Amino acid sequence: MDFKFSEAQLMLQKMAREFAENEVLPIAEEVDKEHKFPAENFAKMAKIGFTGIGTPVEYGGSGVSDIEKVIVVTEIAKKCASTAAVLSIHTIFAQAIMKYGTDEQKKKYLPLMASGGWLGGFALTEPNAGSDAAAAKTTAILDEKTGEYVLNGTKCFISGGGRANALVIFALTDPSKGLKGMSGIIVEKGTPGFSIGKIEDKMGLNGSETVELVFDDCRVPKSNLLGKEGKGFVMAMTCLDGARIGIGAQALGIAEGALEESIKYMHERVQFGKPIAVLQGLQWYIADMATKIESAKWLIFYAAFLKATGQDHTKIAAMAKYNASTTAREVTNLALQIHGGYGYMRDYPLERMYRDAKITEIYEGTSEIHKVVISRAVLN
Ligand code: COS
Repeated sequence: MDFKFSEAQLMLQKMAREFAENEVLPIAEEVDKEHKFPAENFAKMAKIGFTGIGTPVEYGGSGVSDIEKVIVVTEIAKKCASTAAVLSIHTIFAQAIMKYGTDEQKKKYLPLMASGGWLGGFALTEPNAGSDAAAAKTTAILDEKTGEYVLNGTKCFISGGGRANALVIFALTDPSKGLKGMSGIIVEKGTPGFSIGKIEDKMGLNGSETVELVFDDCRVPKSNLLGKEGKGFVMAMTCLDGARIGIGAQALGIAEGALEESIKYMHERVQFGKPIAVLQGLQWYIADMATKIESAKWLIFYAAFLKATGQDHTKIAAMAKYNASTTAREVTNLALQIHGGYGYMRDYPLERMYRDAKITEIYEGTSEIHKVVISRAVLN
């Protein structure tokens, strides 16, 4: 066993840490308060190759893989969870194209996504198909005469969906077959019949715009089919296995950021004539927070390692995301408590971290769904 990062990974971590400190942190409050999509951050991440993380060099990507993605997303999430979410979700599109796309699709989309010229999206959830993803009703029926798929339906809670230049949409190409009739279809922004519906007003993660996507006789060429017809549900689940590692990294980053803020505050804040760092009750909070973070970290890196080395990672990715998101909620709660009244005020970043942490227990699969996935894997 070897728990050490390579020299290159350590350099990447340093680079991501400096980027987060110098570029992401200064606008994190504005992104949250003004519900501002971090477009400037995205452009800057493109310049230093983060938007192409996980995409092979031959398609204009950075060539590095899942472990590096966890490193980068974690560092960015320490300072701004919204920016980390935008990056993490963007890379899912490229992952799907790389795994299931045709040569033409790879040549067309991967360089655009890797360079950050385009933003990618992924849409599975519908108003009546959240945890029960197989209940999705959006259709994509092939019009044999024109050779086009005609999409009808509504997707909801789609992160970055209003900004994405291209998205993978999961729709029923054969509604009579239920989940076995689901397929992945690439839809580009501006395609007639595709519009953005409600923009959600959320509790947190305010910079990661969450929207409804509406398809009303939206026609796309047959060549936009991703993979094979009827394989969409399995493709979506496979992509989510990877995506959950990214959201786990986001949760880990939020927790690490909250711990760092708490350590700083405990040394600075004086009560009863001494820094509050000498109070054993609070020291024990720090011990709990650090222990939970350490365990979350290694489970996420283990999941990323399994994925990067082509091994089955469904169970461990579910465990990693479930554990990291629980950790993020618990750690931000303790961090806010350590900060007392100041933690509750918007002058400090704690209440933002607390709000941003909560969604990690819900999106990209709820903790309850992860327990379904884990228990099925363990019992069978
Ligand atoms: N990888 C590959 N294939 C998978 C898979 C995975 N992780 N999980 C399920 N599948 C396959 C199954 O093997 C099965 O294929 P076969 O019929 O060929 O055997 C098929 O998918 C159906 O699986 P299952 O019967 O387990 O489906 P369920 O309807 O019971 O749903 C859960 C499974 C609950 C795990 C799934 O619906 C889920 O993950 N829901 C949460 C959705 C989510 O995370 N949404 C977040 C937002 S995405 S924008």
